This record gives sequence, structure tokens and C-alpha cells, in this order.
Amino acid sequence: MLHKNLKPFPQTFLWGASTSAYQVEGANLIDGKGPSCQDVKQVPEGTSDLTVCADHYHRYKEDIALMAEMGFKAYRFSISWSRILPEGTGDVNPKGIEFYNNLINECLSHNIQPIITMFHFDMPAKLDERGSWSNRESVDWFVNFARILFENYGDRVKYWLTINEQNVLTLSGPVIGTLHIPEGCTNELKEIYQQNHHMLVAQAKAMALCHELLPDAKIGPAPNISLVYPASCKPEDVQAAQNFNALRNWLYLDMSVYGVYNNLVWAYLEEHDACPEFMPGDEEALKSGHPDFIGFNYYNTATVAASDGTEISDVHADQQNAQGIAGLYRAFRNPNLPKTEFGWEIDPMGFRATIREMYSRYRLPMIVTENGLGAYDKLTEDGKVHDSYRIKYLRDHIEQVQLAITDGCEMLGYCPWSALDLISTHEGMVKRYGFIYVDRDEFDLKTLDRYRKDSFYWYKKVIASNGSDL
Ligand code: BGP
Repeated sequence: MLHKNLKPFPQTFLWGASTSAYQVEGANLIDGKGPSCQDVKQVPEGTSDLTVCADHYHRYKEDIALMAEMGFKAYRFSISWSRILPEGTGDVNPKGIEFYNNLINECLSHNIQPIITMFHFDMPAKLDERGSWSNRESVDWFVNFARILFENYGDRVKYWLTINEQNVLTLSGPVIGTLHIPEGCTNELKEIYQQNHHMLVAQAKAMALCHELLPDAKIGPAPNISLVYPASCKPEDVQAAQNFNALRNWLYLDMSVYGVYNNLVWAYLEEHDACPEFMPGDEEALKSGHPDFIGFNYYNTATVAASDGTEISDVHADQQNAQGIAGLYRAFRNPNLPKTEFGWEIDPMGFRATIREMYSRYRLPMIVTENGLGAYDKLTEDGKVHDSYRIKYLRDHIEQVQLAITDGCEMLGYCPWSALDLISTHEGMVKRYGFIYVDRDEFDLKTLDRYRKDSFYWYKKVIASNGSDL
């Protein structure tokens, strides 16, 4: 739809950016923090471990000051579960509570709203040993952790996100080092969707608890949503796109918003004898969640064709590159879209399409919790990073958010990935996303000094003009 007049971004729009604890903090085994599954996993060859990351744990004041200089209204970060509860349950680590108190207070002192992700790919190692999400007790573990967060930080934190990219955990967990398949498992699909079910119940209970304890706070999920296009107008391809849309996207949002399983996904699971088992009370718990908004990560769309029956579902596909599932869909390279240096398609118009589709399905306000471009940035000798490619990516995407607002979709905020450079989920330090350059290499920690990239100055201008000067 062509609009003659664009609607402005709301005055209260939450401009900001995102990080996650295990990728940015470092200090992964100090001040009482227990290891998480990320700390004990096999680090991909050639990439750094997580002992230092961007050293945000020690440099958060400097980082928040830089965010304030850009004019941030919000900072989305995650809380490391094993920093708060070194064993995942049991004793609370006072130093962990203190660190996030300081971080939250530092944000607030600069008028930056903290948006807290409660779980971002970092199950405490002790709970990992006990089966992680495959263990039914994981529901109680998570709700207990949520309660501790609400009780300690709920007086100041107004925006909460439950589980980051639950759909990615379920569809390609091994790539990010998080999905457990217990030895001797005979039906892997059932096992995966049972774990998914535990996360869904845990999330719904945490949302209900948030509403009970913090009536003024807002909480929502944070899946990775990519609208799926059909490779052609062949009816078979359109159906394949519906299949993958259901499996990748709508399963998660239908459940968080309406508390019901998407029927296409359920039918697929039935076919494979893989439906999750419900415990007494699950059905009611799932219906009791009710998010106040939808947080979602968007990097690009997906395109699929009809399955020819030979696809092998590949759990090693990454977040944005699915392979296909026999009988459901086959991955298709969209010839209309360019790719990043790391092979992810770039589709700004698909962002608007994704937002429109979500709004028509769920009618809830939305916060973009991730969006961004991973690239090999170069620090020049005079301390600059000329990341015009990132500015272009972000500008093109913000334009589409404004178009979606003009279409009538309710948008609360935009927090791209990432506030500062940090360790990628599986590509190490070389894949950078930040507005702030962090001076370190994969293994050489160098100075860890911060540098303002060109995108830093550009984003500052965007925020100062409330999105009117792109
Ligand atoms: C999302 C994750 C983030 C992040 C981002 C970029 O899936 O929520 O944690 O890292 O993708 O991914 P990558 O680091 O693999 O490029």
C-alpha cells in the first residue's frame, strides 16, 4: 500500500538496542556466578570462549553512558540465571542480585527503560546436567527464577520478556548449544516438542505470575519471527509456506497469546506420534498467560517450496537458514534478496509484511527486540568504523517500521541487535553487530576500549528526531 502521508513514530517510542548476558558480560565464573550451558559447551573451532566477551560486567557504566549519548530510551538485556542462582535453584547469589541492581539503576539514572529478557540461551549448567528443558521440573525451576526477578527488580522494571527465541531453540538448538536429546531417546521429534511444551507452560506461568505480582508491568514473549513466502504461486508452494509459517512462527505466538496449539503443527506432530504429553493443569496454565505485547526478533524472511519428500530435517541449520522437512516444505533461496557477508538474506519489505501479519493475527502492540546486520567491521588507525552498510540496513528497516505504523500496526519500540559488539551465537567475535566497537579480536583481548562507529552517530540523529531524520 502506498501512503501519501506517513504517520510519525509515537512520542513514547522506545528507541534502544539489545544484548544478552552470556554474549556480552564476560566474568562468567566470578563473583559467585555458576557456569551456564554456554560455558561448558564445545566452543566452535576458531572462536573465542566466554570468559571476557565485551567485558560489559566491568564496563557497564561506560557502556550505558554511551547508550545515553546515543539517546537510548530503552536497553534490552538478559539476566544470567546462573549469576542469580549458581545452581539454577536453591541459594541466591547476592553479588548477582547486586550486579543487575546496579545495571538497572544505571539505566534509570539516564532515563533508559530496562527491558529484561529472563532467559536467553543460558540454562545453568547444573540444571543442564539434570536434563534442562527435557526435565518436567524445568517449569518450576523457571517460575522460581522468574519470581526472584520480579521480587528483586519489579519495583523498577516495567518491561519483561520471557524466553528469547524459543522457536530457534526448538528448531535448531544444537547450533546455539542448547538442546538436549537424552541418550537412548527413540522419538527425537516427540522429545523436542515435549521440551518445547515445558517452555510454553513455564512461559505462561511466568506471565501470569508477573501480572499477579506486578500489576503495572508488561510482559511478552520474544520469538524470532520471519514471515515465510511461497517460492511461487503454485498452490503446493503456498501450502508449504503455510506449513513452515505454522511451525516456525505461529505455533509460538498462538500459544502465548491464545493458549492453544496451532492446529497444523498439532496435526504434524500427531502424524509422527510426537504430540507432547500434558500434565494436569497444563491446559489451564497455558490459557492463563496473556502477554501485554509481543516482542520479536526479525532478521529476514524465509522462502520455501513444496517438499519433494526427500528433505532431511537439519537441526544444524542456523537461526535464519532452514533446510526443509520432508512432507512439509523445502528451503528455497529467494532470488530477489541480497545476502549479508554471513549468508543471511536481507529483506526490509519483509519486515513490514511480518509486522502486518502479526498484527492482523494477534492485535497486540509490538516491540522489535532484535534486528541488525552482522559484518566484519574494521577499526581504522584513527579509531573510526565506517559501517555505512549497517546504516543502510537499519535505515531500510526503520522505514518499514514507520510504514507498518502507517498501516495501523501498533509499535512500541525498536531495539536492534546489538548495542555494542559482542560474541555471536556461533560465529565468535568476528561477526559484529554493535553501534559501539569493542577493541578485541577472537583471542587477543587487546584494550577492550570502546569506539563510536559511524552508525553510532547516525542512530543518535535518528533518535533525536524520533525517526524523522533517517
Ligand atoms: C539471535 C539471538 C542473538 C544473536 C543474534 C545474531 O538469534 O537471539 O543472541 O546472537 O541472533 O545471531 P548471530 O550471533 O548468530 O549472528
